[in-house]
Amino acid sequence: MVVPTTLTPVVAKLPKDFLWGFATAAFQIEGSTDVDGRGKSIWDDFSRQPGKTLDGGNGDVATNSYELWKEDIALLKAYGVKSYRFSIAWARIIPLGGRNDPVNPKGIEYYSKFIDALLAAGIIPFVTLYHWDLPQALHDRYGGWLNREIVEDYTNYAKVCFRAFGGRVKHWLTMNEPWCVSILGYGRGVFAPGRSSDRNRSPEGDSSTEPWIVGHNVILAHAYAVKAYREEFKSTQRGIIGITLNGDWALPYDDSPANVEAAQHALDVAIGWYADPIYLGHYPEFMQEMLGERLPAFTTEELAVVKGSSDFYGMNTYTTNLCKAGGDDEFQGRVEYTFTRPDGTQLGTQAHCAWLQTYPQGFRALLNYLYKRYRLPIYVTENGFAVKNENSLTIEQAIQDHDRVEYFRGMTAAAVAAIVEDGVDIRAYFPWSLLDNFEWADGYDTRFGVTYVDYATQKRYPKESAKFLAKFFRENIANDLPKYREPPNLQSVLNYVRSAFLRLRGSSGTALVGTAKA
Ligand code: PNW
Repeated sequence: MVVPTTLTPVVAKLPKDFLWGFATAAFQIEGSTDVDGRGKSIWDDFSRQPGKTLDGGNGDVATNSYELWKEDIALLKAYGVKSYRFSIAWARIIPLGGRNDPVNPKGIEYYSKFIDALLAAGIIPFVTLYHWDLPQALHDRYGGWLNREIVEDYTNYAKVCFRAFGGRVKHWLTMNEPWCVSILGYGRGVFAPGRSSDRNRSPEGDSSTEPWIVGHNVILAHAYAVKAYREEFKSTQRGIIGITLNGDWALPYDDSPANVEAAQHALDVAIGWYADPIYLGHYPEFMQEMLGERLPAFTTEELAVVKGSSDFYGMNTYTTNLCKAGGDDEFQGRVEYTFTRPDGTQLGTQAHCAWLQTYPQGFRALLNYLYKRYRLPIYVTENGFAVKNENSLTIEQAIQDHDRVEYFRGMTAAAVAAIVEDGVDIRAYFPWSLLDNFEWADGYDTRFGVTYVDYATQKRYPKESAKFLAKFFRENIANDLPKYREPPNLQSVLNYVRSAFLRLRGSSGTALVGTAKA
């Protein structure tokens, strides 16, 4: 605990129990893919195939966190986090994946000691059950997510985890970013298992049907696992459970009605596809229109399980897109994305990946949109930035990650504004990622870490962004220390009254659709 030596005015803006920490995923950091009885995941062989990752990188070593887990925890402690979001590898727990396949005691033991060590360090485990590493055996057995069988196998796996870890884990995420699972894995074919209609990419697959079937099964698997948690574990374990969805704010390219409508269509497919059934009990109308018979339907019984199956809104977000009506890309709601405004200027600072620019105003607008539409507390479970060409810099240069610091400066300010001025109920913020790591199809070329990893030595070097975030949360989360508070000024009293009023009314009051000029 840092005790201020001088009496500087400090006004904590975030509540005492606000969770912050960093996020990672098993396949991106663990390595050690063939030890202690782990089964293969669909990413193992996929990432080894030539041409599937930018630099030919695979997950065999990654950041070697399976072995260096104590170092990772020491790093988290040094950063002063309250929580750590990590994922469990299904194929370490049940190597062949299925409900009649054996559980691997070594897998249970590994995560068990990891969770104990986190708790001993005063860090709350925030656990993702599925971050894209489907057991290969289930893909081979029946097509993985394409087959409804997966619902029972996933539910069984989740129950094994609740039983083994639920006494200590009180924060569960069922799935990470189902849009990416379906669209990138079975539509565009750029992520494992790499299925697509594009025969240059994949010998098998149907991009017009498979993503929607996969998405449907992911929703059902999530929902039945939550049902099992609530019926069999919740009363004794007393945790919370939900899903985390990716989704970026959509701004109309200009004021034309077609582009205003396009922005809503983009949100419908990126977010509403999953969020509407889970929180509101139906697929978005636009998706039903766009896909017709290709969009699977829920039975009445299933819908009763799906609706209300998340205790909170889990939000991963990185950027904002300017939306133009047109094109035939169903995965974006037949909307074209750009970062170039009508006047030729860029929306924000360009990241290393083409799909990412900095735009904090969009983060604030999206928080307002989600809170107003789904009316649940929001847990921001991912948000981050990859500095352009960071991989070609020296370590000394790379740790001076100015653009990432500016990204987080903007995003944290936007989150605080959403909480304090707009009355949005945000409970957590997990920057992506604790470490540079295996960035899926980008291999090791793209670095998202607040900690630099020298892959030749596996040494970790904190970047400026880690220091910025550690300081930001140290100063802005209320603690028990007596604080000198600034006397309230008129504006903050007015903001407080306004946000209390909006909270009561259950509305954010902020304009939901801005324009590119905003
Ligand atoms: C998320 N896109 O993935 C994942 O949850 C992380 O595992 C990943 O490392 C992180 O964001 C950074 O990419 C995404 O193309 C992958 O829009 C691709 C996209 C978005 C998120």
